[in-house]
Amino acid sequence: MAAHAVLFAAASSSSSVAMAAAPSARPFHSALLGHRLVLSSSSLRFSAAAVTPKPLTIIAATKKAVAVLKGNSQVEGVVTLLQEDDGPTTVQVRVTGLTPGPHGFHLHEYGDTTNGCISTGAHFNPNNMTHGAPEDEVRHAGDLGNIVANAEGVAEATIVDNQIPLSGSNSVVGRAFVVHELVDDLGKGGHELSLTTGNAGGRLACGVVGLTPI
Ligand SMILES: [Cu+2]
Ligand SMILES: [Zn+2]
Repeated sequence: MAAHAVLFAAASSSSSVAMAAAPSARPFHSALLGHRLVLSSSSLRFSAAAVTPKPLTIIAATKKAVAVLKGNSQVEGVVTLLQEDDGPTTVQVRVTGLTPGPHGFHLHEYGDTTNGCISTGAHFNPNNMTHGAPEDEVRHAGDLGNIVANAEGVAEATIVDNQIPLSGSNSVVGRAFVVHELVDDLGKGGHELSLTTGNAGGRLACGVVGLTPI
C-alpha cells in the first residue's frame, strides 16, 4: 500500500516521467505476480504428483503381523509373519506346552474364536484345493505342515511360504493359526480326513493374525 501511495502521488504531480513510470510499472508488477502464481501452482501440482506414490511404496514394502495362540489347554504360543514387497512370507513360530513330537500347524479361514478354535473354520483354501504338504502343488494355502515339539514340549520353527501373503485378495490378516493335537499326515495317510484336515485331531490353541508395527 505504501508503494501505491507513492506511485499515485508521483502521477498526480503531472510530471511526464512519473506518468510514464506509472502505467509501465503497474502492469509489469502484476504480470510478475501472475507469473509467480502460475509457477507456484504448477510446482505444487508437481510436488504432489511426485510425493504421493512414495508413501504407497513404503506401505507395500514390508508388512508384519502377529498371532497369539491360546486354547483350552496349557498350550500357547506366538507366531510372527514378515513379508517384503510381494515376496514370500516368513513365519516364526514358538509354541509351548505341547506333547513331544509333530503337531499339525495351519492357517484356518476365519479369525473368529467366539466358540474357541472351532469357529476358525476349515483350512484357508482360496484356490479350492485338497489338503497337502506345504511343498505340494495341490494343497490348501493354509497348509503349513507340522511343527515338532522337543522333550520339553516346545516347538520352534521358521517357515517360508508363498501362499500366505499379508495383503491382497489372499491376505491372511484376520485369519487364524491353529496348532493341532496330532501329526498332520499331509494328505497322504489314507484316512477319510487326510484330504481335508490331514487327520491332525483336535485344536489345542489358535490365534488371529493381526498387523503389528514393523
Ligand atoms: Cu488346522
Ligand atoms: Zn489343509
